Amino acid sequence: MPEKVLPRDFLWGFATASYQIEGAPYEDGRADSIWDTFCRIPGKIAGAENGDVACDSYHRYKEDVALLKQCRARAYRFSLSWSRIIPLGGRNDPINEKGLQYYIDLVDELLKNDIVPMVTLFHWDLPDNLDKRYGGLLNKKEFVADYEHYSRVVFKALGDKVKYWITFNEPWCSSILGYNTGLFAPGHTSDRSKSAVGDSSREPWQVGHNLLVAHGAAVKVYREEFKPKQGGQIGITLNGDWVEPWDPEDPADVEACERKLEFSIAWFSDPIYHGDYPASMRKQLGDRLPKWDPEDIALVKGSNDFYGMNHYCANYIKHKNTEAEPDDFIGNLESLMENKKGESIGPETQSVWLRPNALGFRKLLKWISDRNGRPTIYVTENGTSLKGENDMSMEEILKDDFRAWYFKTYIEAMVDASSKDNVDVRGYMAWSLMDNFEWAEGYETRFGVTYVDYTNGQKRVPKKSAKEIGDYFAAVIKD
Ligand code: PNW
Repeated sequence: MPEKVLPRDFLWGFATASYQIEGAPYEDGRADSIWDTFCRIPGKIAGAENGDVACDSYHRYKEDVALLKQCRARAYRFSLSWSRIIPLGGRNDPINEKGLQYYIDLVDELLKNDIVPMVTLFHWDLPDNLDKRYGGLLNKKEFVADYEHYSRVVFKALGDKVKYWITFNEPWCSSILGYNTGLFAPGHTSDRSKSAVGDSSREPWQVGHNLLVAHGAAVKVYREEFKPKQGGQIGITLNGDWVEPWDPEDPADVEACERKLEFSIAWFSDPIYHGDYPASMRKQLGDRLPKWDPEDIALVKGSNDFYGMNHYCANYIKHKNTEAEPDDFIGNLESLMENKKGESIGPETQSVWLRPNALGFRKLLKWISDRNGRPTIYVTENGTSLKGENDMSMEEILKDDFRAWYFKTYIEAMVDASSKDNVDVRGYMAWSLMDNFEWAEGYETRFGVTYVDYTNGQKRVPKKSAKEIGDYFAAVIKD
């Protein structure tokens, strides 16, 4: 481990998301989100699973906080279920006090244990009624107004106690997986064998645009109505993987790497930090990429108090010599696990898209920092699944050396970015506090530092990695 170089108040802990852990979908007045309805469509989720019980955190939040305490966590990032708080979702719909109370209780329990809450307003679980009422994320005017209202309700109820706010988790996933590939709710895609509705060539770009405007609108509400009194910070969380050229000798592959980062990350960060979409996207997508209205971009530009960064892995990038397909969303290139020499970017995990490469984390931190004028960065997710974990014996599962190794090397890479590359990183949330509902992969894929026994009352048992993360941070944070 490197020396003690991270600031004393470095905020580290663990992350989760509402639909992945809470369960209790019909309790105390909650209504469906698009994930509840998506899970009911046959074939969408591995094992036909859903979040009906998940980790049962709606009833076991005190156990979750005890677990955080046991892991020595300083912070906990969790998300709110909008349809628990405003079941029908809209600005003229009733507020569900019982749903709100759950989050007040959770925050109080965290504060009682000296754990800093970091709250995500939206981690993909849109109230289903808004999708049915007006097309959900596709409808800019209605969605932005309803999200703004929802955010105000939340700031008002929790803002005295919560100082870190994240407007949206991974808008890339909502846009691309929700409206291009259709792998995530609401499952829109041009592929008519998968969905009756959708236009993969246009909808994702409109949805991404609408999410950015909604983010900007909520930030304005926070800064004008709450921040002066409450003094917290607000930002958006963007996902993104690192890229290496398939053939480092080929300038076209090197260029394609930059384009991949622009299509997946700068799509959202450029409007926020620079006031427009990347030129490479405009060039390929033409009028399918929305133009910025002056009043919308005024909301979006400069709207981050901090940059929330989710990061998992890296890929090799190979350019293509053909014209881009209309449905292409990565910049007309191939994203591969092996380079020209046949070397793998990293070891396999349970997730087909995830192969660890810790140096890529350091490089991406620097890329984000350099491109955006050295923003304050909070790493809001980082973690790994483990190949075949679900089929291992209990003893093997609890000895998750691979996950512990992942965290150690990734934390070291972050420390290097901070101490050697002048990156301003102030926090790190490991994904995830516990095994949970891994979206389309159901419960087969585990990301937790804590084992959850789904057949035994959702019993939680910390794995080796849960204990070791605290040691890694103790070694690198100044006394
Ligand atoms: C993140 N991909 O999602 C989410 O924020 C978490 O809710 C999720 O559990 C975690 O990563 C692990 O998957 C992603 O296909 C899901 O590239 C899929 C991808 C990226 C991020």
